[in-house]
Amino acid sequence: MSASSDMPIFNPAFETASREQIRARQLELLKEQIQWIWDHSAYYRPKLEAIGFEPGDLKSLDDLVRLPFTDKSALRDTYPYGMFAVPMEQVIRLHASSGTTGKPIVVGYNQHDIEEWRLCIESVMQMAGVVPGDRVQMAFGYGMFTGGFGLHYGAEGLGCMIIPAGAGNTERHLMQIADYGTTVLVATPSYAMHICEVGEQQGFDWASSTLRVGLFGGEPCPPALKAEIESRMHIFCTDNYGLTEVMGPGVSGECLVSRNQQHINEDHFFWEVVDPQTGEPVGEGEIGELVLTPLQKQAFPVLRYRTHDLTRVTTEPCGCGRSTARMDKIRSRTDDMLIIRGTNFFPSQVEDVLAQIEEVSPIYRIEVDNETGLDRVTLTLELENEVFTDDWREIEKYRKMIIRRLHDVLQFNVVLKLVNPGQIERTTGKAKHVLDHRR
Ligand code: DLL
Repeated sequence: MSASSDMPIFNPAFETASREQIRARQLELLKEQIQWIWDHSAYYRPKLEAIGFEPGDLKSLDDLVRLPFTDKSALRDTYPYGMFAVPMEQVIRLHASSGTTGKPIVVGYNQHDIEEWRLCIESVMQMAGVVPGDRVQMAFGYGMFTGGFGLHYGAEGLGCMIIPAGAGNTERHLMQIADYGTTVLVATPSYAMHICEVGEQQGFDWASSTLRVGLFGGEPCPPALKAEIESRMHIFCTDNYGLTEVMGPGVSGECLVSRNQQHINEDHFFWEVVDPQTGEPVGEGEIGELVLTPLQKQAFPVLRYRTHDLTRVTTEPCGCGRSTARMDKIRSRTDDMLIIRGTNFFPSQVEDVLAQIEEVSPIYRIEVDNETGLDRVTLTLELENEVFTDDWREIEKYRKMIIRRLHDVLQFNVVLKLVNPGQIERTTGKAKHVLDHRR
């Protein structure tokens, strides 16, 4: 598929409008959303009253900064239904996100929200080059996770044939791709990589398969992993972002032109990028924490949601024809940061080093412990098939080279384990790259 600008655009009247028109429409929507919240949200109304803010006070998009942020703790404290803004009889779907500790957070959708979600998914699918008639195989789980059902209805809405396979059962996925003529695979990038590897082991001929597009999301998709999947599966992959608290998938999607950036569905989400420490806005193009305010939610509206995801946003027009803002692919979260002997580091720094080293695959596992009294980082990597050897001298040579390259960036030495291809455990959903065993 060529990265051309002649692919259909889902909502051209909005997605190709001028920045002024986009902001004007966002202001209209934001006013309506604040009014909705004022009239319906028992959670937010007292908070707005407490700061003396009334819906009529929102005169420009900049006035939004007067309103408080919302963090995950608010969703935990009000578990399960305390932030719902419609009568429970009108809620037709629940989803939840497990998080790492404590109770899950629960979100709800009414008929309007489900419809709005479908539109958002249709839009990101079109960005990825998915067209009516495509055969879309779902490898996200159907369950409380928003990935499966969210993308499912968008694919149907677009006029695709959905193959609701779900997560897991990799051999069946391969059989379905071959027998049903699948053209689009929807998965986490780590699970897509696993499907690719299992296929290769079984002699699956990716080059002549019908598969054309990998629509990925739910976890970071480092450029090196994406490039590897694209060349081995002979497909074109796009990265898609979203989170349960504001909807699920459908917040932003990658088009065929600006690789590694994603167009935000700005008619559904107002974005801000703030300094994670101070909460103050950063300048356009600077990295900070993404803050999202859904513009058209009814059952579960949230104001200024702190995503903890780090990115930067540009409003420069894109070669695909869209003028909606583009966010850089999310590589890390504010809470991903590890402190090792007083030094901060993000797993994405390791990914960046690995991307420069041809001999290792982009799949990795970081384990941190302090059994010896000092923080210790053990990094497990797989050598690529082509360089794998039984000659320990060769392996030692790679080990030293990789430790040195990592030290240059991280400023500390890691314990490096080089293992056979396929040794690091694969998952069918979101990969867990970091295990912190410190107490
Ligand atoms: O992962 C929603 C989703 C499903 C998006 C399928 C795309 C495709 P949660 O389970 O609530 O929702 O997790 C949200 O996952 O705050 C990010 O940290 C991370 N995340 C999601 N998509 C991406 C991505 C779904 N494309 C959290 N790149 C978010 C990097 C992502 N991180």
